[in-house]
Amino acid sequence: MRYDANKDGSVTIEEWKAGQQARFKRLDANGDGKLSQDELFARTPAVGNSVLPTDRQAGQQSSYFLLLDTDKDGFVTLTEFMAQTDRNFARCDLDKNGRVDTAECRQALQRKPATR
Ligand SMILES: [Ca+2]
Ligand SMILES: [Ca+2]
Ligand SMILES: [Ca+2]
Repeated sequence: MRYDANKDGSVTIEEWKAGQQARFKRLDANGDGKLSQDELFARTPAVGNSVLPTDRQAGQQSSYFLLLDTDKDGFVTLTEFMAQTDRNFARCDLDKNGRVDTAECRQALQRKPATR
C-alpha cells in the first residue's frame, strides 16, 4: 500500500504525513512552497486521448482545489495541504487506532455519505 514505509501492511499517521509531504514537494514545480491549481493537477492524467481535461474534470478539480485552499488566496500551502491530509486519514481510520490498512481504507471510501 502507498506510504507504507516499513511494509507492515498498514500506514501510521506518521507514514501517511511523510508520504503526503513528499507528494506536496513533488507537485510544487517551482519550489515556492505553495501549489497553484496548475501545479496541483499537472500530474492528473487526462482522460482518453484528450490533452485538456474535460469540463467535468475541470469542475471537479476546481472544487477540490477550493476545498484545499481554505483561506481562498488562490494557492494551497503545505499547512492547508496537510490539514486535508489529516482529514483524509481520519476518514479512513475507521477503528481510530492511528493506523490505516488497505481494507479499512477501501471500506471507508465505499461508504456513501448518509444515504439511507
Ligand atoms: Ca508552487
Ligand atoms: Ca491558501
Ligand atoms: Ca485503523
